[in-house]
Amino acid sequence: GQIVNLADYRATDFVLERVDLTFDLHPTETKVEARLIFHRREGTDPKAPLVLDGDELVLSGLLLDQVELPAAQYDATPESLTVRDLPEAAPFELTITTVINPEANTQLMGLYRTGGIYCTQCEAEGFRRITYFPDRPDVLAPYTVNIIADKAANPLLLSNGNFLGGAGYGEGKHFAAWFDPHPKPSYLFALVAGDLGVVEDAFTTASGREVALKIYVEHGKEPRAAYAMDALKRSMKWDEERFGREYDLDIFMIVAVSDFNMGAMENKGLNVFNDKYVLADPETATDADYANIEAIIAHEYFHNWTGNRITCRDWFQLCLKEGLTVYRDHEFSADQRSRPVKRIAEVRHLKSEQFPEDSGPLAHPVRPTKYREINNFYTTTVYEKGSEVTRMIATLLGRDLFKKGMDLYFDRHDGQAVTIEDFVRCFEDVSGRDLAQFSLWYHQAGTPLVTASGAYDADGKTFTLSLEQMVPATPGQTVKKPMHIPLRMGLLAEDGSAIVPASVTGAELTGDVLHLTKKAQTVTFHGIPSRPVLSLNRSFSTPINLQFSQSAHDLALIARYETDHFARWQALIDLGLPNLLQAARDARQGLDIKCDSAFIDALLAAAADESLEPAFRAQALALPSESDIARELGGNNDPDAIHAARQTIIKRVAEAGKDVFAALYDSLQTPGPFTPDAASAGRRALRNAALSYLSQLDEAPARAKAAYDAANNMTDLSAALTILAQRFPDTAETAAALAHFRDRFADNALVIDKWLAIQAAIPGAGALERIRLLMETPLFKRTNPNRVRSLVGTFAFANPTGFGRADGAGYNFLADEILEIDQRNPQLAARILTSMRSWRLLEPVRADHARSALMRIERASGLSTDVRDIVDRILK
Ligand code: B3K
Ligand code: ZN
Repeated sequence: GQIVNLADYRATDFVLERVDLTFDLHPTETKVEARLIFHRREGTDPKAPLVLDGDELVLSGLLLDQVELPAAQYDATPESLTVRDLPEAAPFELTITTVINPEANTQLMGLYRTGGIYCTQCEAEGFRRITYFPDRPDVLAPYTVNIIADKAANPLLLSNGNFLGGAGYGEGKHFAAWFDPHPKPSYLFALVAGDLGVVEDAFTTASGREVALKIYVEHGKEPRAAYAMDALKRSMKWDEERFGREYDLDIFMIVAVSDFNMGAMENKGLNVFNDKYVLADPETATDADYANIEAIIAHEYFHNWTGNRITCRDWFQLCLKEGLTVYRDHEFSADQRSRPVKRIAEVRHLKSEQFPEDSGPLAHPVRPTKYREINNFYTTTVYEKGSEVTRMIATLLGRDLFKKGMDLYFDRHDGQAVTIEDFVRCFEDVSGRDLAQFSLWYHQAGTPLVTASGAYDADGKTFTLSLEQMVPATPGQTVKKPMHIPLRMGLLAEDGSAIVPASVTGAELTGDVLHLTKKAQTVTFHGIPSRPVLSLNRSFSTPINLQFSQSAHDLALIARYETDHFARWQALIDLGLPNLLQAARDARQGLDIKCDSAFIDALLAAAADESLEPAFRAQALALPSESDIARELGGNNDPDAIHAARQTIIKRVAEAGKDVFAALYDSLQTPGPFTPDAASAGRRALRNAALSYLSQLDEAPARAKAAYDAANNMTDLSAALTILAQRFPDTAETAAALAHFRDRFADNALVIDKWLAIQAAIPGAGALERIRLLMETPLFKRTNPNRVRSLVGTFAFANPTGFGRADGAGYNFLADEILEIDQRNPQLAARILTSMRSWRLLEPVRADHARSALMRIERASGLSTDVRDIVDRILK
């Protein structure tokens, strides 16, 4: 539990040349022999001992150049191995033997068992649970891996790199050897052994290399891996075309496992995936599942260059691989699907997940400078804000220079472990731009607030825009400097056409990018013939909060005419949000709720506009969530008032739009077999949005029930079930549908996750009892992270009224669960606990209950470092 500081970084005293691992697999006693060749780094202390990391390890053998080491020459504890009196200059070989217990590994870090197979997870610090090792990302070496195992139980023996060979090994055992020629850090090591089915394909790279592609899944599930395979091939092609990156081994493997702490892991040549992000067919997967699979398959594949070939010097640089790779997968999905719709989804996600993090107790810079538990820094700030920062570099440089900068990065740093500074320098070098101020995006936490106001001078034909920026204080950072904020913008005339200024003073404008670099700036646009409507932060070019009061007229005009469809969506949100906020305040006071017609008119016009993509229209119809409203309200929040307010406005929209929705619902039936493409998915999304509004007006569940009965794919089925559960929770129809769904999919855990999540999200004080009952069903397994996330995670993250019920029972329940989960799986416990990060925004009674629950966690004995770190920061 020590704090690690970026400023303390120094290279290791010893250079690791080669790694040779032999695993003799056994469910409870796996023997690991690690042969490590080191030499002392030139210029370091010739007497310095070698200190290796461990975690819950027991040493059972130690040789130096094949000779047993006397006990006086080393110290072994579960956390470290220190070896003294090592050669001053010559290379030497250490042979370390440890015995580990995969079956007992419930943390799912290191080597563990899932569904009868052996599998590993090493990022960030899991390799030290396998053997003593310099377990840090700047120690790179080629690995040879030998695996010995019982042949009948483990016909499959996999590791990184290329397959060298295999043979029998006596007594019903066999062995396989793998060699990975690309030097890698230990966090990219992987081993999988067991009995799995496989889907095989092949890819020929641009330069003609034949790559075997294999996706391993549980026997019988092979057909459900077809979409993942297709996504993989498209990813490989896209990375060649867009970034000039080819794959570099003879084989690329993906293994799907059912117990996994996160989405997936980019181990070199052997990605391990949460099966949720591999398996899909129309009967069991929603359109959102398909989109996630495509994105995550791409993300992990793209890591091969951004993360694996070029890796991080230390974990402070995590965004070097994660922010960049998220940016790459976002671009991939934008190219495969609809760019504006993809952007809207990204921004929705950023605002609902990252903005609260950035404005609360867990706020930290994209490139942090200290951590207590690195697992707690795989955050939406590092990932999603990190991606936004990369996107801004591309915006500042333009597409061609950005590509040049990336080429230089790949060229200059291939095979190295580098820093954010190294990355940024590549873009400075190709562009000649000074990115020092821009780099504050990596170093200053908090979402900048930009305030804008405009004035038109008809006589002078000028439009003056006053901009001001403020970066809020965040933990450990009270004083902030002005940032370089690239705002894409447009000026629209009353008829919607673009106004191009004759000249601009007071700020740099390149293309449609306006550069805000000072605390306050006054920008004048000259030669403006008529009052312009300003569209600011097009495509969300910069991740800020924007305070800019625009009239309903101007917003409606943007919503109707902007060429940037993201900006159209944003304008609709900006029209709706003040209504939602006022409604929440009024509901709190017991006042009548109002909603202005400009918003509803614009929304319905977009919904009915055949020239817009259905997916866009569905996004427009999805109002900001209750948590979004809570965040915008900014404090003293009452979840019940917010819920009531939002429901009332939804009903108003439904009433005003019932003809529009009825027409959409009837006309958007997709005949023929299900296809997961973006256009079909968009039609389903719009149709289900229409159904959702129509159901608001229904007195009885007949229509939703009919939709449930008619559904022939999981998207429609789960949408109908969600509507039944949310709108008609206590009816016989809903109970029957839930039971039917459960019985139909009882043998498919991933679909049962949906069944759990749909029920966990039902609002109201009764939610907790429902959760408790569901935890008793045999379909819920406490030991499986996906089940826990679906039930406990959905309740805590996505059910503000149920979780936040006024008597504090929800928070207390969560405290109990966190303490329980923490015994087994600290990473999972810490992640779910972050659902409490916004507790200070609650009204005083609830905030008090939340604080007591948090303090009960804090006072508990035997907390993991993971949970202790989060609870301490949340309470601070
Ligand atoms: N790099 C992994 C995440 C590892 C999380 C470790 N706690 C997956 C990814 O970002 O692609
Ligand atoms: Zn990643």
